[in-house]
Amino acid sequence: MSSEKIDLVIHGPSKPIVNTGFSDQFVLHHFEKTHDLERLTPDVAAKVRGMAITYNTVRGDAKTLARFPRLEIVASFGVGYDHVDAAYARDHRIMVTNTPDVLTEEVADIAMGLLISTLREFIKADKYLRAGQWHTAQYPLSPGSLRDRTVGMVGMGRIGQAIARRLEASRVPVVYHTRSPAAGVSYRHYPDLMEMAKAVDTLIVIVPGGPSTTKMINADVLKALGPRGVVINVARGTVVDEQALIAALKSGTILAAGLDVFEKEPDVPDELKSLQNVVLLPHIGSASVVTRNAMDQLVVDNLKAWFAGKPPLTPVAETPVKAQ
Ligand code: A2R
Repeated sequence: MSSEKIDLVIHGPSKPIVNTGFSDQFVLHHFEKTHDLERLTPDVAAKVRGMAITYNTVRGDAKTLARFPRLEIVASFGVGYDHVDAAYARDHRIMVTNTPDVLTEEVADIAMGLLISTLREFIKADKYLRAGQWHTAQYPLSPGSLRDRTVGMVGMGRIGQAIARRLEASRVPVVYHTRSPAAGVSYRHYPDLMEMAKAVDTLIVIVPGGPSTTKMINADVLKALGPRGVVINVARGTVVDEQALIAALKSGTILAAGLDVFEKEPDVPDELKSLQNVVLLPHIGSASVVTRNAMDQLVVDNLKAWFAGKPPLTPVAETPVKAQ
C-alpha cells in the first residue's frame, strides 16, 4: 500500500466496527442519510475511492455513485443489494461487494421460528396467557401444524438450503422453485412457480429483491396455494404483492402468513397489523449482535483487501473482478 491517504465515504448509520476498523491511512467521511450527500464538497468528492454502505436504508443508486469520479469499490452491508445499482457500477468499473454467508444460518433460524410461530400461534397464545384467559379455558388447538405440510421453497441458494436442512431435520417434505435447478440439491425442482404452489401448502420466500422477483407471489399464486396455505417471507417485501396477500388473508383464500419484510419498510399497512392470522417482525432476520458484527466486519475487510491490492472477499455476481 502506498503512503497516499485513502478517502472513504461511510454512507448510512454509524457502526462502531466500521468507524474503528481502519488504520490512519484511511480518511473517513460519514454521511448518515443519502440526502446528507448534498453537503458533500467538490474537493472531498474528487478524492473518494471507496464507499461503505452500512445499511439498506441508504442507496447506492447511479446518482449517488456518479458523485464520486474516482470511486473504485462499494462495500455494501447485507446479502441483498437491490439498493445498489450493480449494473451501473459494473459499467463504470466500480467493484461491489456484499456480506453473504456470515448471516445464512441466522436468517434460516428466523425463517424456521417464524414458520412455527405462525402455524402454532405463539404470539396469540402468549397474549392469551398474559390476559389471564388460561384460568378460564385451555388455549384452542391450532389449525396449523408442521406435521401435515409440504414446504415449497421459493429460492434455493445459501439461505434457502440452510432452511431446507432445518425442515429436513424436522421431517418436513421440501420442494423448490428457482429459475435453474440448484447444484447438489436433491429436492424436487419446479421450474414453474404456479405448478409448485398447486402442489404444496406452504411457501418460504428467500430470493433476492429487484425487478425479476417483484410481486412474484401474487393473487394467482396465493389462490393456487389454497385455504391451508401459509406464506413465510424472509426475503424482500417487494417479492410479495402485499395488497393481494392482505386480501387473501382476509378472505380465507390462505390460512396465515409470517412476514419479516414489507414493501415500504418501516411502514406496514394498518390492515395487515389488524389481522390475527399473520405474524409480523420488523426485519430482524440477521439482527443479532453476533451476526451483525460479522457483517460489519466483512464490509471493513472487503475494503481493506481491495486497498491492499488483494481480491475483494465477497464480490457480487455483477462485478466478479478479482482484484484492482
Ligand atoms: O433462479 P436461480 O436459479 O438464480 O436461483 C436463485 C433464486 N432466484 C430466483 N428464483 C426464482 N425466480 C427468480 N427471478 C430468482 N432470482 C433468484 O434465489 C437462488 O436459488 C436464490 C438466491 O440465492 P443466493 O444468491 O445464494 O442468496 P442467499 O444468500 O440465499 O440470499 C437470498 C436473499 C437475499 O438476496 C436477500 O434479499 C434475502 O435473501 O435476505
